[in-house]
Amino acid sequence: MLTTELNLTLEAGKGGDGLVSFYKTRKGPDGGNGARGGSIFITATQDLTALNNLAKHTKIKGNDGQDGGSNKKAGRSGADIEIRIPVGTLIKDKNSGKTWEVNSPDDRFLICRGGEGGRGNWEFRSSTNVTPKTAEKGEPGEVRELYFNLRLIADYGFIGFPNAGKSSLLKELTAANPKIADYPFTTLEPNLGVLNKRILADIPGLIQGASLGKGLGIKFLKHIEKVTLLFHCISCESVDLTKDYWIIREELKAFNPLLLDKQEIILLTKTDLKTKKEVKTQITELKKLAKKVLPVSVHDWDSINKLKKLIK
Ligand SMILES: Nc1nc2c(ncn2[C@@H]2O[C@H](COP(=O)(O)OP(=O)(O)OP(=O)(O)O)[C@@H](O)[C@H]2O)c(=O)[nH]1
Ligand SMILES: [Mg+2]
Repeated sequence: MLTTELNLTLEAGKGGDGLVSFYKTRKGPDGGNGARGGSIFITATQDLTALNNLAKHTKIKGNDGQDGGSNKKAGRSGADIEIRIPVGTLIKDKNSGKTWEVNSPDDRFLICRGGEGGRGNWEFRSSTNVTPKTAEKGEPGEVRELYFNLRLIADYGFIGFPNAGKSSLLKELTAANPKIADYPFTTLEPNLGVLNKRILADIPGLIQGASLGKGLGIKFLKHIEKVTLLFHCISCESVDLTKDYWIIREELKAFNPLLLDKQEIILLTKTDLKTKKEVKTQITELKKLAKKVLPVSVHDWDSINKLKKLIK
């Protein structure tokens, strides 16, 4: 299972305390400073399963800075921690509402700052106080209660009813090797493939009532929120193409009405199962629904090539 959502508390390391101490032989303070606590950074990774590893945790605590020692010895800083997050993840601070987005593989940002170390009493010496008995406590590390939400970043999304042939198309177009079978809901989580540096996402099948939780629901639609173009796959086996088209459009709308504004191409799939004449009639019907309609079949190399060209 691909983990795409989780809650996680991050707490950076506490700063070490400053020490109150005096030279044994000579008079005077020698308490050293506490060290800075380790910060927590977010770094991007292309590994989409990276959130899975985080899902076992509810809290990750940074490394504390060491307390100051005698003889003016400063503590050792807490080592910083890097947390690897898949590109496409939105992170939200549940208390402040602040958000961060991991958009590119080079992204790296500080999310929880380590606490500063406290000063030891040596730092407090002065002409008026040569035996200061004060030292500072280390500051606590920054704490954030966070919500992580991974939305795959793809250029094109393949959507439609179960069994429409979405995964088969992804397999034909790219090097991806998704599971394909003649029963609905074969695809349980999105598959990605690459064609000409463009990322194609095959989304699990939708059905009427998906927005009410039927089938696998519509939670996967978050993964197409960023695509520039939708390939709406409709099988030529459908007994009512127009009705089926609108069912899917309604489910998109229920998730996010903005999805309806995306550029759309209808792919009439599995055309090898119909006669040329039947396909022509179906295309005429679909052309009333979308500007562009393309008939395809994984058994018709020409049609796959046309689709490839269109994507390129
Ligand atoms: N004849 C024919 N069969 C196809 C074609 N494309 C896919 N199929 C078959 O249709 C069935 C469903 O294909 P999938 O690619 O798994 O369909 P899907 O849309 O990904 O289905 P879900 O993952 O359940 O949403 C499989 O048995 C495929 O072999 C096609 O162009 N022609
Ligand atoms: Mg599939």
